[in-house]
Amino acid sequence: MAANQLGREIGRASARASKAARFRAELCSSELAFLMEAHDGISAKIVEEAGFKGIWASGLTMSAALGVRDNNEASWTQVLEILEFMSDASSIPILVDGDTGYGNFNNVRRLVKKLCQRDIAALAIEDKLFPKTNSFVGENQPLARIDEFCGKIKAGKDSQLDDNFCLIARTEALISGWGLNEALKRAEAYHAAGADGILVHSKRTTPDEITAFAQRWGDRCPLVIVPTMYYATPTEEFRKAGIAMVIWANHNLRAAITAMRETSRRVYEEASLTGVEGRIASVHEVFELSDNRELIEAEKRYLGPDRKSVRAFVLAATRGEELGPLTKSRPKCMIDIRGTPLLHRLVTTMRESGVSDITVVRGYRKDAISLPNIATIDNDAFEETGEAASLACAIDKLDGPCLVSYGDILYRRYILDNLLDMAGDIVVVVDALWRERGPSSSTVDLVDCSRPFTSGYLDEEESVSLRGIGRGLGEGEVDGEWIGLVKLNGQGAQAVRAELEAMRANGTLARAGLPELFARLLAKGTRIEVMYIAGHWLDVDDAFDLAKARNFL
Ligand code: SPV
Ligand code: MG
Repeated sequence: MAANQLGREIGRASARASKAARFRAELCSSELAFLMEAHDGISAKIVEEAGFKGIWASGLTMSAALGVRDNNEASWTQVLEILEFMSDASSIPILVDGDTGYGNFNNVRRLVKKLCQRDIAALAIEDKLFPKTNSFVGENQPLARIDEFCGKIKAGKDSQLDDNFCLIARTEALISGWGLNEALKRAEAYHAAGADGILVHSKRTTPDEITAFAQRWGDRCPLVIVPTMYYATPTEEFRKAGIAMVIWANHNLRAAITAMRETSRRVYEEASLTGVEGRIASVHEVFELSDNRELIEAEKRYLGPDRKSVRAFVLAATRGEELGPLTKSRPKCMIDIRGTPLLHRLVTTMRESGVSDITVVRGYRKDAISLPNIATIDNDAFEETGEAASLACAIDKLDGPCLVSYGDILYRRYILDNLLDMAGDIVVVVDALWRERGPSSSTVDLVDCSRPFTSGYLDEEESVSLRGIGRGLGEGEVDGEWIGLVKLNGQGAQAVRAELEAMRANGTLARAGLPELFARLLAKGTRIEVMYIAGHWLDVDDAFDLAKARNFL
């Protein structure tokens, strides 16, 4: 099958053809194809964005971007790393400038395998000696022996993991001054050795020797050129000469150099950014090129329920008299625990769990509560009221999924993560090891549950629910202690709001704590789920607790 026909066949293949198949289709197409240079992930994206159907991963520019010379100073695995980023960053095929193949036939074999594993479509190797020197540096660079170079081509072709992977053999015969006949002889041998295309390079400022080569070559196999030096040649001439593929070999890096120099110079001289802002890509463009949007979508898919929509209410209006002088000038939520206020630690745990919409209900010494990026609501009647009234101050925001937390507690993050994953309209966190907390354990937060915490409680199908809370539970009824943390979903929030309104209406709101609120909900038949934990939390009521809190961290 003639090369052009083969190209059309492949071109008709599915749009999801492999990168190698698409490269082959471009190489073999009857249309002149173009590759644009890229040297890293972002330039690869920019080439694709411009509309190119293929990328030239230039040895010169990848080296230069690393700050080294085009003399194999970067190792082949370092180049491979760059190629991996470029390949991941773009969906169009990449032709890699593989210099001389980084060694002998054996190195080429390994190179080709590694390129295929990274979804690289094609490799060009040139008939010079390792370590190579850029074609435009010096004169009469030595060439490889033809048979030795043919061995590399065969080894490369035998190692490809994708049938459509292309190996382009590049002859430097013209550049090195060996003349047209030598160039043709070499191209012929490389073609016979299995090369999928011939790259014939020239450093003249006119295309004469390239067009002469093309004329004598005919359509034996596709010809690839790099018109860096004969750039003024109209592209139409390449079409007329029957060239298959043109490589614009280094222009993105050169453009970047000019722009970076100008920007650096200006910012340095002006010691200001005003002269450059507006003339350079915006930070937003950087985010767009980095495809930040995709990550936002992925977060929605993989991070489970969107915790950004969960609001947290931290009840922090009380002073905490038991802490004496420590709470003279600040509420107890702001006391220092190893250099950081307790509330700060609590808020950090919430943020680490993805809950960022946090409202703190302040009261005593409210001005001492100053944390960045939190909302505050004030319960100015804090001296005469309890937690239910504090929560009622935020009643307008009690809407949709939310957490309500005492402001004087600390817990391990996994507790919050697990709670956020729990199903149920209202879920309270209950510590089954309440007895171990000792005498300071508050009796008002003790709970009676539908099942005690046993090692097998998770195996039971039915979830555990709350049966009773607060004073009045008999010793044998207590299954744990509510830690001061509850999660509500939309329905739960609605139930709590309605109950707070009812309490306000009948005058019981002011003095009530949250246990009374839960007790009233239970009395109405509202189901309250229990998430058992076994320690790993604490509250800070007195000096003894404070000492424990310092050890907790
Ligand atoms: C490259 O871009 O690295 C090339 C083309 O090999 S040239 O610099 O013209 O040799
Ligand atoms: Mg090169």
